[in-house]
Amino acid sequence: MLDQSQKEFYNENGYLMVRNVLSEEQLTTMQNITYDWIENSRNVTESDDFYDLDQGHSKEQPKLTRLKLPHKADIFFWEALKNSKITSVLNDLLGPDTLLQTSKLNTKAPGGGAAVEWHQDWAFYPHSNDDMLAFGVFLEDVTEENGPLMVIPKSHQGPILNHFANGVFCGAIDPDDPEFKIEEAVTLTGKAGDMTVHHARTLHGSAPNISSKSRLMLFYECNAVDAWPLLGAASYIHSLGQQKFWKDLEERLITGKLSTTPRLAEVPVSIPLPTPEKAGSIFELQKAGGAKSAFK
Ligand SMILES: O=C(O)CCC(=O)C(=O)O
Repeated sequence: MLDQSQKEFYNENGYLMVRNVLSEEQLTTMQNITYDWIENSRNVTESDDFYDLDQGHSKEQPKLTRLKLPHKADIFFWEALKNSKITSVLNDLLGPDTLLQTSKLNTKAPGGGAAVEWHQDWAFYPHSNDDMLAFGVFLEDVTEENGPLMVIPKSHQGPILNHFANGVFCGAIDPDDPEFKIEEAVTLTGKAGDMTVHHARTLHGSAPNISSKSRLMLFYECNAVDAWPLLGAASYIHSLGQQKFWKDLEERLITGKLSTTPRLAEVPVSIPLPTPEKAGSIFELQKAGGAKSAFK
């Protein structure tokens, strides 16, 4: 699916835009499932294992930041990862043996849907090597106005910036960090069915949604099977214990086969601890951890 120049672009810049990764049928089915989920959130009054509520959520006007683990909530989201152009992009960039680390559908409601402060995913879940990336599939068009993803090119080759505030892991960098060069940011927009790719060490963030249209972005975070997790902030896998962890790994295998031999690379590792008490999703974590906002 990817040609040599796209692979080189990704390796050099730590991000990529890929157009049209879903069939029309896949896109429509995913949109409809998502609209049903949002509709069903009207009676939800507190964030739970599936819904992450945004400020101002009500029965009359659902406002969600996130639907958690959509690939577990509906098998269609798992099948689409295993059987679409996304699968070949995955193999092109990470090789034949690949795992899903986690999935999430960030919904950014119209009229103020929450910002995601700048961060590097790697700071949340260091692994034995950094063959890890996130796909961001657009379920609706993404424009300059509805809170598009922004990335800092080449930042995946640089340091992991400090993601702590007031002594806790807050899941965001300090926008005043001298190593953070906001002027280099690139904004990733496109049509429903397009997809962003960013490396786990790439600095990225997104502004609030100031438009009247939602921004539905489905993230699949994936890694090579021999990138072994050290510790993750707020990831359920670390609470499973040995047997359940293995079963969970088997369920998360996208292509190829599992490995119990971690590949060790020279990567910068900092453990994301301690966390604030309420550290469910990135939105809660950044808020509870007192992250400074870059979007004021
Ligand atoms: O939704 C976004 O714009 C970014 C999401 C993200 O970086 C995250 O959830 O870790």
